[in-house]
Amino acid sequence: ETIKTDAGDGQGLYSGTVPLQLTKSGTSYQMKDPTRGGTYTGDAQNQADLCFFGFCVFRAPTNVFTSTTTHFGDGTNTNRASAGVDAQYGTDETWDFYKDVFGRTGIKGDGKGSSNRVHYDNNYANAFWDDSCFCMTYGDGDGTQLAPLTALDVAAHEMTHGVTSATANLTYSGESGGLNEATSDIMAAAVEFYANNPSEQGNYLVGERVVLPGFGSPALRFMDKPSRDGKSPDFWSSSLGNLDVHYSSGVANHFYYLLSEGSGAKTINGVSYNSPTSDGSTLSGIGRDAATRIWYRALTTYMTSGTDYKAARAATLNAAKDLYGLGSAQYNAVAATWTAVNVN
Ligand code: ASN
Ligand code: ZN
Repeated sequence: ETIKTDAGDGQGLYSGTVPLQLTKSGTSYQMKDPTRGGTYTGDAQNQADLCFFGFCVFRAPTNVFTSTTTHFGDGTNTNRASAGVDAQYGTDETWDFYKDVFGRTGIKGDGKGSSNRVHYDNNYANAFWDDSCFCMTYGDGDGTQLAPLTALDVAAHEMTHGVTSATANLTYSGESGGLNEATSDIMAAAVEFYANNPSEQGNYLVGERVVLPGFGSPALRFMDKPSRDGKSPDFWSSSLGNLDVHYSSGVANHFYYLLSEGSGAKTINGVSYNSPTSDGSTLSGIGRDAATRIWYRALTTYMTSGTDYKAARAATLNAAKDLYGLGSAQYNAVAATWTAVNVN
């Protein structure tokens, strides 16, 4: 990435020292990026949304981070801007990924940036995207199971919910809900590798930076073998759609891992994986780039709100046909990989 000479930088909790494009306002600088659709990040100041009977008024952040210098954050949570740096950086990398890899400018593809609010509520151990404010929200975690939620893969996961909503609009329950969740995990992994940040190395784990010892597991989810989380099945069965969407996503995450990297044992960026197949087949993988392109084209061209796993198989086969040709190695690998996770 080119760092503009008039730009600033920040030090996040997870991202290290990263470049930031800023907006000058009088004598100070705002954490607002004119080169990425006006993407900005603000402090929620530990306030929560107002909710009545399950209906919430989502508010875009109004307290944009401001500094008298071009520097933001110091890598610790004492400085409230550090979490903001992570969120802004995560949104930047996700923006760049969608633009560079797919030619998609912004979540809706209309060039418009989104916003982030960090330090939401107290002990809030989650992060979420909301279409109505076109914004992402990050809690600081509960301090025992989860740390602040501003890691790069979490940011890319949440932003991808916005992309899914603007495209296939997969219904967030049953099998389509699992595919919605998997789309966010898949693109989160792809963004992490794309960003190539030494402080946040690419891997096929989800949320590995935000789990604390009290969580009792090294990540929230594991794409090589989803059952490592103790909840997600590795292979499709007819009861998959009864599970929470964060567990029914596992089969599609597993498909993406196998399609990218192949089956069996492998170490990437120092992380070891061991990915099983349901039919005992051995897969060699077609590489992450091809797998990611196939998933994105399937999402944006063939999947609809009601797409289930069987239809996802058809959607990705159509996408592979468009991109690489019927009977290409990539097309055949898509078919064999779905079969290897029991989607026939
Ligand atoms: N962090 C959760 C997710 O993105 C919150 C949600 O929107 N369900 O899956
Ligand atoms: Zn999600």
